Amino acid sequence: MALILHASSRNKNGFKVRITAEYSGVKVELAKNFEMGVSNKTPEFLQMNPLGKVPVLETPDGPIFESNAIARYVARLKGDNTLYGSSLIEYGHIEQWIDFASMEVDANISRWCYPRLGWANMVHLPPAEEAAIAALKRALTALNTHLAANTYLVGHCVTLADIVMTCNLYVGFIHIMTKNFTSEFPHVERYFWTMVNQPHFCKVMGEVKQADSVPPVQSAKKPVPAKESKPKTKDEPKKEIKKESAKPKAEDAEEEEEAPKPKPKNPLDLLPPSKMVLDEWKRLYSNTKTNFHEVAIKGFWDMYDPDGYSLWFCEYKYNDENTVSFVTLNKVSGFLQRMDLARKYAFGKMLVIGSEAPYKVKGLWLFRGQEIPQFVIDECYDMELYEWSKVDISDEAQKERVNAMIEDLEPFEGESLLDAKCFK
Ligand SMILES: N[C@@H](CCC(=O)N[C@@H](CS)C(=O)NCC(=O)O)C(=O)O
Repeated sequence: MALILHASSRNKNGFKVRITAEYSGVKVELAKNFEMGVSNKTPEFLQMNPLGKVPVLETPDGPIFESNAIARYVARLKGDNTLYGSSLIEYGHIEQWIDFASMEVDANISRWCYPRLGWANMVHLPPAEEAAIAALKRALTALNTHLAANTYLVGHCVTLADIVMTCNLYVGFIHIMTKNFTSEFPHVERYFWTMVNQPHFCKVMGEVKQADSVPPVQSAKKPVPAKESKPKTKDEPKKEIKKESAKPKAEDAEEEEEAPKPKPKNPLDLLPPSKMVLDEWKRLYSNTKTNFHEVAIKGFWDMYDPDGYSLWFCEYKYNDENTVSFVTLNKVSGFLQRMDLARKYAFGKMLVIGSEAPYKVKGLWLFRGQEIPQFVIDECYDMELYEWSKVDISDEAQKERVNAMIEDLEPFEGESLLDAKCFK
């Protein structure tokens, strides 16, 4: 029988419990019709948690509150759960990082983020914000140093510490920690994106998108009394005025809809037309099943327009860290997912090379224009994890390397391929 979890579906503390359940093979279901600010204030709920906070887990032996405690309980439902490590010292380190994730990461993200978003009645005070950011940076610096030498927080697989840490970082990444902020901590970035792309995390969290700006300070919201709203005159724009709710804003409340802004034109659309039609190449690549070299590779060079497009080699800067095959493959898959924004302007091949760890990741990209598009550099954090060099097509050896990469030719530079992924 499933255990019932009281929380809304986007609550990061609820995520901890649900991801732990996924890893542990435990059935946890969200309470039906849960409404933040309403369901958690009923007398029945207050019996389970006198603070009226979520999440709360109902168990056959009574309720539990505090998300870390619930996650521990769920993990312990499975005997010998690797989420708890495999030795006493690992267990100690897992607890260490859970406390660190709560006291040093979550607490400081909350102190920075909540007042800005007007959550939990927290008031924005610039010196308090400055102190929170400084403390958060101190914590992330320590975390970054640890992750420079470790794929996971403890041992060689995901533990409860990774689940708690990732869920706590999640609030920061989606609301306030922009790329500009996190780029100071590249190992934390890599860790976070690797974690949220693990299947059990994805299943619960869905797609995760990093904040692209720090939210402006919002004053605590009050309901607008009906009599204060003026009747609309015929000259006023006929914009629906949304009534603000008097309910406390939940942490995971959906953002208010904004009027759609006109989409600025991508500068690549303003380049002189090219004789190369990218989709035609992608079709040729996908549809060539036999004689690949003679048909697709030859076709590529027949179509290639060096004025309208450029070719780039890339090589992962931290190949030494690619010690676990599926983590390396997930890293590359995550990169290709994040390149989605460039589908109209790019084609790519990414090779994961080697028959044993550490695996090398090398790639080939075709971009519209003569440079790597700026919006790709700005939006896709993976770009800076690779060394980029422009292909010199007058150099036959480089052209041959391009061909080998398009064709997944093995051995590649003397080694077998673990995988070859295509972005098209
Ligand atoms: N330390 C608690 C934090 C719980 C918490 O603050 N929950 C928030 C939502 S994330 C809440 O229920 N707020 C409602 C309230 O304060 O009334 C945990 O990890 O479970």
